[in-house]
Amino acid sequence: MFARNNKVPRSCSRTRTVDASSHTPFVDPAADLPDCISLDPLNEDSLLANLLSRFKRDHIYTYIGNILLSINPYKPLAQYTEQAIADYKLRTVAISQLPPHVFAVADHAWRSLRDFYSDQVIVITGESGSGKTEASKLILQYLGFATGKSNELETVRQQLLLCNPVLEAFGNAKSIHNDNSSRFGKYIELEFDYRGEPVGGLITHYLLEKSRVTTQHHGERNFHIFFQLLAGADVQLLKSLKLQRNTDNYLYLRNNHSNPSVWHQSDKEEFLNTKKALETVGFSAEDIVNIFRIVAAVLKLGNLIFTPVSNIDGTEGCSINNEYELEEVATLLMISIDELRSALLYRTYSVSCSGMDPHGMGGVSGGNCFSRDSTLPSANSRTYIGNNHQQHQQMLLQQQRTSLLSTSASMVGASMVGRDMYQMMDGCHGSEVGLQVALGSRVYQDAKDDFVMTDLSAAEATTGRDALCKALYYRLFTWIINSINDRIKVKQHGKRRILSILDIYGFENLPTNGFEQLIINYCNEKLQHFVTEIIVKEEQEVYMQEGLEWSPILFPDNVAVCDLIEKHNLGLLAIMDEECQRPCNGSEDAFLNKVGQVFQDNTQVEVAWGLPSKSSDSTTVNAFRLKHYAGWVTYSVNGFLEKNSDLLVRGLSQSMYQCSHPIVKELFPEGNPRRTTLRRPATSGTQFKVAIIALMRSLRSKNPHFVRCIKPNAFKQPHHFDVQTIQNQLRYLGLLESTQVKRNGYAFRQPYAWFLQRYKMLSTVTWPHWGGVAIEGVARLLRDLPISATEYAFGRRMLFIKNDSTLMQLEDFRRIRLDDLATLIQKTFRAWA
Ligand code: AD9
Ligand code: MG
Repeated sequence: MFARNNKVPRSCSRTRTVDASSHTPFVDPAADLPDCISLDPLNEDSLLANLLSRFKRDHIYTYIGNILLSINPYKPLAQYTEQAIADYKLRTVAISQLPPHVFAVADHAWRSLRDFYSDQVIVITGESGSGKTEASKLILQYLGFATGKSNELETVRQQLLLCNPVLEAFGNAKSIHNDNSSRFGKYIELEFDYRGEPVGGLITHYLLEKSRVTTQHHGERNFHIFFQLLAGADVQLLKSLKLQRNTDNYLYLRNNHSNPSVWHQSDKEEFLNTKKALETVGFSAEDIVNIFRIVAAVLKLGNLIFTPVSNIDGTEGCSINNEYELEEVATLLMISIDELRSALLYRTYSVSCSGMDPHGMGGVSGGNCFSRDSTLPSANSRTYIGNNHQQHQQMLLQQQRTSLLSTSASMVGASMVGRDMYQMMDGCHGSEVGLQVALGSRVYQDAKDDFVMTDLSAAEATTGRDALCKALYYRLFTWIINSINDRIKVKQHGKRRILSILDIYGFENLPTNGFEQLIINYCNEKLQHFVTEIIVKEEQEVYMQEGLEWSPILFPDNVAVCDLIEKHNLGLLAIMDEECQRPCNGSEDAFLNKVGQVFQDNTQVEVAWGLPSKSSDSTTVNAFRLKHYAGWVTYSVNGFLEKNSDLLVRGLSQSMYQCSHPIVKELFPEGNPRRTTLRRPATSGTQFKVAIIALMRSLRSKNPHFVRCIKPNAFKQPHHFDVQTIQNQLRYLGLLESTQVKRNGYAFRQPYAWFLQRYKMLSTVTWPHWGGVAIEGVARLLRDLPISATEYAFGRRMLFIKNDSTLMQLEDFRRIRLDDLATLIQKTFRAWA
């Protein structure tokens, strides 16, 4: 950004064609330019050659104008010291002599905020494992060290710096692509006062990949915190959490394909860091134990084994094999074991069809109380009917001691009318209820505050258990972030400006991709669109509108894929929602059929039925393929609708609400039986889309800085510059086009009046006041400054400046001049006195 070398030495301008098939093509070692816009000739080969040449020297950062390219070195580098921070902050040498660095981007953003008093955003993009999170941490580190050190702000600074270890412990995990992969999107907004001092912040997170709590891909791990806790907690803490150290004791951690022992040592250390970070961010000792109790409860719930039970009447139910685990979970969550057991083994359905589903999944559609319950009672499950909570409890006891079961089961078989069933059941007021139950056809009608209860099969109970664990973990994660936000929010009054850092999960193409990958890749499409719009499209439009000489540069546009996913009514997300709203949650085949119909003429989507599954040769999956900006990705639709619906049966929410555990109760407000005005929650896909649209709005409202991260190889290896891997990224990121635009374009532009007002003190002609037309004043002013005429251009309404370094130079001149003026005024006052 700052380190420009516009004069290309003859020897450096020669480049050789890079052999894309080779891992280490021959490259002229002299071709090591800190800014690619100086390459001559400029083409894909010279771009690649320059990056390779720099990479070999551990120069992982390279500019493309004011964009920073960063290639993951996959090894620790000695360029992040406090001294390095001081170099960029204090600038004892000219900034143009400092090498490209992520600290320079942080510094530039921060100075722009302070000097121009405008909001800034640093957008970090790149595929999974390319180094985004590391870059975001370095930026935070820079801002933490480089900004002032007043005591009053020390706590805020420490809190802002230490949010990251907490977020990573709970939101990151080992994936195929990255041993520390972010499984959520993170948007940190740091607030600064007029002096450029940090005064607080806000973290927004985007859809955590909660399915990881219960299942992980081949070779991946669950979230770090589970391993950290087992490895790092002392014996006493483990005992109080009813945990054992060995990860093999926990089903959710027993992904046979990963090797937990490799991680054991760092997990142990990381646990101490996480705990320390939690304390520094402001969590009390009690909060921290309560958080760990939930983490432990998730692990232990995951161990519950449900065994099928055939009832005398031929219906299917289940029981819990390892009641001791249940008992310990109940202790951890502070709930009665009976309450928890019944929530896990039985499903309670509301029969209040007045637009609500208080006992179901949190909402209804089209008058069907149970439309969002993917595990409706099967026709062969036992059914109990009652009205109100006490009766529910009463019946639970009843179940345990009587053979009522067989009676009700035979009623189910005969599709008996509800009134008759009620009258046969102890303590129920069947006469008051106009209830019809035709279980065979699963139709439930009109009653008030009443419920139907059924046994769950072992498979259904397992699904419920997993759903509960995912909900517990996800809501805990959200709770932690909300609590951090409460602690870091700005407490002072006054005008403030924001510097945001966006670090989102990178583009993924796994052997098997599902709903989560669609969401992650959709987000990356939107970001890619944002970046190319700003860097390439809008930039060129402005030059043309302003009448500057410009030959248009074509660039790859991905708006069609964004549309395809998010389009109102007819996008993939809308089709998914439509299917989720159908009775019994629709079907994935119907979803895929509709995708095939809607996009039959679209060359960027393909539907595939019966593809061989990656996990086993004998099974098949139904899938669709999407042509993303980064290539084709095949998504198996298996589990799409359930993940999109993302509903937890009300019985489980209610039981969680009954917990005395101070955090858990808070996490499940919908479980409050007195809460009647429940609305159907938006689906995960729709919530994500709304959040991403808001994010894009926020990005657009700020002055952007870009860090584009590149992954050098797919093996997480240092010293390995895989030409094909990098070439592919250069292409789909449109980096050659970006370089062409930056090479011919301008880093900065402002209307003439703005420019004159800001820098008028730099010339005696314009200071203290310029009486003529602004454009003429600017021309006079620039003539008086030691700035080359090739560094700026005059547009219709605006002045364009070629390089950021020139702008920084202007700012430095201005600061020196203002200091001189202040000294002069002081002297004058003193002389008067
Ligand atoms: V993902 O989309 O969250 O899956 P990221 O965030 O792009 O991905 P991350 O920053 O986590 O990737 O980097 C992956 C790993 O590469 C890190 O854990 C480090 O081991 C390594 N890395 C990345 N950047 C650097 C660096 N500047 N110096 C040294 C680095 N190692
Ligand atoms: Mg990351």
